Amino acid sequence: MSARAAWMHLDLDCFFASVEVKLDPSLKGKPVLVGGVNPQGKNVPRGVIATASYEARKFGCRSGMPLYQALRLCPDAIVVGGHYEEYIAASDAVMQIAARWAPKVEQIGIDEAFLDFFRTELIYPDLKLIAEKIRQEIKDEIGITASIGLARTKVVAKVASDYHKPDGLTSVLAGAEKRFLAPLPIKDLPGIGVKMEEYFHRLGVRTLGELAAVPYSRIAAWGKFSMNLWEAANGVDNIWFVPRVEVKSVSRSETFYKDTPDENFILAMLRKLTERVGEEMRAESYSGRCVCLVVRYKDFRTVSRQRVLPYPTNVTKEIYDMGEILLKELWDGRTPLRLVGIGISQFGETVQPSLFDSVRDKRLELENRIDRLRAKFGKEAVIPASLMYLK
Ligand code: DCP
Ligand code: CA
Repeated sequence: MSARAAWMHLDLDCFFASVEVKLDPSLKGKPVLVGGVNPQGKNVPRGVIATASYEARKFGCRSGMPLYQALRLCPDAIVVGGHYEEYIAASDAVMQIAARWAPKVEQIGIDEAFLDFFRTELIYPDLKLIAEKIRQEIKDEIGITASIGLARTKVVAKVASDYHKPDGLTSVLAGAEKRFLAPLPIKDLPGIGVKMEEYFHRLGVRTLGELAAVPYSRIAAWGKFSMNLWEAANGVDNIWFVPRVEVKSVSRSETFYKDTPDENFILAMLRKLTERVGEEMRAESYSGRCVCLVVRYKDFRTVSRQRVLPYPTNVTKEIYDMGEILLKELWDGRTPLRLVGIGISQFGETVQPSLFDSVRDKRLELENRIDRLRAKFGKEAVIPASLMYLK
């Protein structure tokens, strides 16, 4: 995790509605509902609205609401929509502006993206200034507004972009994550839906501060997902928060029951996780080139390292061997760890490096057989000897 706040989350304001206002400036400042309109421009009374302008939101209109209901709340609203080509063009143009500035842009939806400014201290000493420039360029060139959150972790950046919406910039200084999150209702955390919110309310947890204060031992009993949310509420960079648009990587990680410096245990855990990664890769006929290893320390510091293989693979042993090398580069072998994770990305065609053909073929054949045995008799059917350290 970098020391300074280097993640931006950019989210366009009432996106479809903003584009509609741009197309028809007479709509500016008026309550506008998008949707319930088919591409021919005809009203479809039973449709739901895609979004509402902020003027219409004052009346309670929201994305996903049936049109008739929104019109009951705001009878003067103007219903427009259906200009999908324009929405996509505006979205592409925004992402291009983002890419002018950010070394890496991860688009996660039609109108939102994470901008990664890791290791840009020298070129951009003040990222708030850069965020303002990006917002200004979007305004000048596309004519719509964007909100940006700037923070040390992706989760906090996403929460921050929502904080001063519309047309806002919220910067959370490194170290102030927990303080920023604490007063917010738990539903502000991405990933908490209505059901989850009710679940936490029943447990007496209403704010992110209250969630963060639950003892770790208690949260562990509420399941893996709660643990992820708890970590996010504690301002921890959470590898759970990965883009959901498309499967471009396969990864597995596990938090240990107790922090441990035991190398045999950690390698065995890595082996177990890699087996799962390999199994999924083979089941989907994926092959990948880039192996990434993540470790988390006792103090939640999380570091990762990745390396590209000479050819794409889905052989567990090849992924594991690289994982072990990366672990030994990353970790001093003494400091207790609380989590290890491994992933593979950069998918491509499996190619056979001719020299190793026969060995590789045999290996792959063996692993495929194990996959079939496990599918038939359960995960425990075939266990490598090294996994005994997990007992
Ligand atoms: N959208 C949709 N149906 C939904 C939600 C969203 O068609 N149920 C579309 C219309 C939105 C766009 O996706 O304009 C982006 O969704 P957001 O959730 O980011 O909402 P907005 O950009 O409209 O509003 P905000 O200003 O709150 O970001
Ligand atoms: Ca938006």
